[in-house]
Amino acid sequence: MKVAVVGATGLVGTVMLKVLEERNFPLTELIPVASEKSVGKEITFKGKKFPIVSMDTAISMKPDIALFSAGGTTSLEHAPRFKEAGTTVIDNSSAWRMDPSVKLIVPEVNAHELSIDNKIIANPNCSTIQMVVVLKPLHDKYKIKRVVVSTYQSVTGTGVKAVEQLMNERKGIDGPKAYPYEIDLNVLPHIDVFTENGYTKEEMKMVKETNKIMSDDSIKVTATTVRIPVMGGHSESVNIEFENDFDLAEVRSILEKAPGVIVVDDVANLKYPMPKDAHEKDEVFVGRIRRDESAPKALNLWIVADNLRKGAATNAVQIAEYLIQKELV
Ligand code: 11C
Repeated sequence: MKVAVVGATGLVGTVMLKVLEERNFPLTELIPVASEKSVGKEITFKGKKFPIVSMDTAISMKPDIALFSAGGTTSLEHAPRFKEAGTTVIDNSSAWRMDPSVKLIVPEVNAHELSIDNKIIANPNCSTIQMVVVLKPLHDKYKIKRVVVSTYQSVTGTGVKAVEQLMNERKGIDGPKAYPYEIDLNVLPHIDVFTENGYTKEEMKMVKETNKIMSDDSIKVTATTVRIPVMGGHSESVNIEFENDFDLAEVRSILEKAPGVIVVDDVANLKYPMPKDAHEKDEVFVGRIRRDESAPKALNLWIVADNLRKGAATNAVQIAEYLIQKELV
């Protein structure tokens, strides 16, 4: 497989290269792509050096797969050009996600929807991915009516500038700002831009993407997405109301068997998922599993995952692995 990594020098791109390396991805040629100012520089992959090339050079090399993490505008402009060259694009931006002709894939949930005709495939938003991996097996068993989610999101979701802002604030030095307010010792109930209905785009992604990935518009979702001064992963408090009643031990057993999920739920020994533990892991961690005692057939959960891994790079690489395994590329 000839693989292009578009946005190879960014936070997600760097993790993408690490994940490809770790998983021993069947790669015959790596084509790192970045902005003009990085062209000519080199990146090291599996001990070998690869030159960073421009978008045009990468397209002329006709890769089999292009893993895109270069933002929506770049993706809208260049993903169709790769597609023209016969490349299958797996795109990490929000640009294509709600396009009815584009599949929005979390392999544990809906990889079966993919066919050889899907040449641009969308990777969902990080906070949505980690939630649906947990919702799917519970929906299959008890049918979800409504989800209320509040997130606690890592600054790495915003990018390098946000990590720098947090670290600079900790050291008491001035520097570029990714957020309209201080992030250290603070909490911002604001991720992505505000929309007309008073929600943020991040909150509306969690609503719309969940319905699309689960192929079920009857699931009602409402979200409050919040930035906290943390690195390593996004956390989510999730309240789920089911159509059918459940047994708590059975819920735990379903989640223990669910692909890509690790249950960390032993409060007697103070065991619950935390971003520090999820950091650099590919799985989604779930704990604090308990009945919502204020409503019938309702459950509370706490979900944590590394937003740059399962929330971005790992999910994209898993899609590529599925395409190869099923000979769809
Ligand atoms: C954040 N979820 O944590 C965002 C990052 O739509 O792919 C990813 C934005 C997206 O800020």
